[in-house]
Amino acid sequence: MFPLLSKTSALSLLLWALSSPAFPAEEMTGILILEIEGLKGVDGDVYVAVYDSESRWLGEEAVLTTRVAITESLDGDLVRTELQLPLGTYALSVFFDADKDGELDTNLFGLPKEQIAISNNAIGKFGPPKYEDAVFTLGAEPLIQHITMKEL
Ligand SMILES: [Ca+2]
Repeated sequence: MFPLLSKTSALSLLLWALSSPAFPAEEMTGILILEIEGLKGVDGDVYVAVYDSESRWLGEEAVLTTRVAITESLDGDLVRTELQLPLGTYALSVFFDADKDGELDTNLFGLPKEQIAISNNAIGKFGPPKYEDAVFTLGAEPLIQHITMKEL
């Protein structure tokens, strides 16, 4: 990793890196465990986007987006993944990228053609699910969100 450094200085660099907290003390992080069921297949990826405010909900400015390779995350019938986030309130959206093009495919009316889901399994009435229905609080204890994928 550090070809120009002696073993000793590489070690001290490593110790220094380990001693530096990734977040300031007041920004504790929590563990969010996603358990996703109801996927129509195991070939493809699951994309997760996490939002921290109603104004950014389902827009481009997610606080975290991640791709989960299904075959690497199977736990029985579930796809299981863990996210680390600063403590706070969040809502998230999930979609199943069945054709692995990295995008949620939509039809002529802009409706999803691939499976989607929202935290708390919130569903929309006459439009997208509301942030307030999807919001959850991540505290110091690990939190499980059990999500069932849906087709529109
Ligand atoms: Ca797709």
